[in-house]
Amino acid sequence: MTADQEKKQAALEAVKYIKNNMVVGLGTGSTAKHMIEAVGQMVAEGVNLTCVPSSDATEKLAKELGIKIVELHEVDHIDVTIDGADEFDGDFQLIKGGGGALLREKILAWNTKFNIIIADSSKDVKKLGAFKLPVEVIPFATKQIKTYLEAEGLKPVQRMKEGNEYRTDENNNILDIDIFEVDDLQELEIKLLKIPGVVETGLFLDSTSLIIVGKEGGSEIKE
Ligand code: ABF
Repeated sequence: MTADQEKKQAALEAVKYIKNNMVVGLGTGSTAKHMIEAVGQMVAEGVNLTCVPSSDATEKLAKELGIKIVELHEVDHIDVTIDGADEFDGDFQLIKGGGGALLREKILAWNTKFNIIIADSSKDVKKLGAFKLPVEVIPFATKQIKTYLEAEGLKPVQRMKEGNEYRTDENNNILDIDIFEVDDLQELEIKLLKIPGVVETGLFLDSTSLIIVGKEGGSEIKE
């Protein structure tokens, strides 16, 4: 199976957890895109769903598919959120944010009763860090934070887009850092969030309920 076929397989398995009248969080990325298309099909077949998007791109796609979208503040909670990841390990620790949506994704996850991660098999790793960890920072502080992280040996690289500094949906910058040599990710998360100007990190350490991995012969469901 190709990676995209694995992504689609995982997405189709995940939407089985969505029931009529649920509030559903919609993730971002190419794996989530398959899920959103499946949700659009469910809505077209009459399933009543209210969805909260994790990015402007996801909101645009959902609206094109006729999915009812609301703002997070319009709901009391989210029943199920389905989202992708850049990496996950055996302890359900994730790196997310390769698509730049980590802040809203993490806000959705925090407000969700049941978080499902969907992924192709390449995302399953023994130790997080081959994929650089995104850290969202306020532009006012980006340079100083980058200097500090360099001194800490985390090799920060400011994310760029088409030759300009990348900006998230919240108009912040992203510094991608190398955490492969870091063992205590809880400690790293606390250390990063204490830095003035750091908004959020792409470490999702304790929010995931289920991981569905697309695989030849059938999806693997990790609980
Ligand atoms: C999103 O899914 C991001 O957090 C993560 O970067 C992305 C993975 O992208 P893809 O599904 O395209 O591999 O939720």
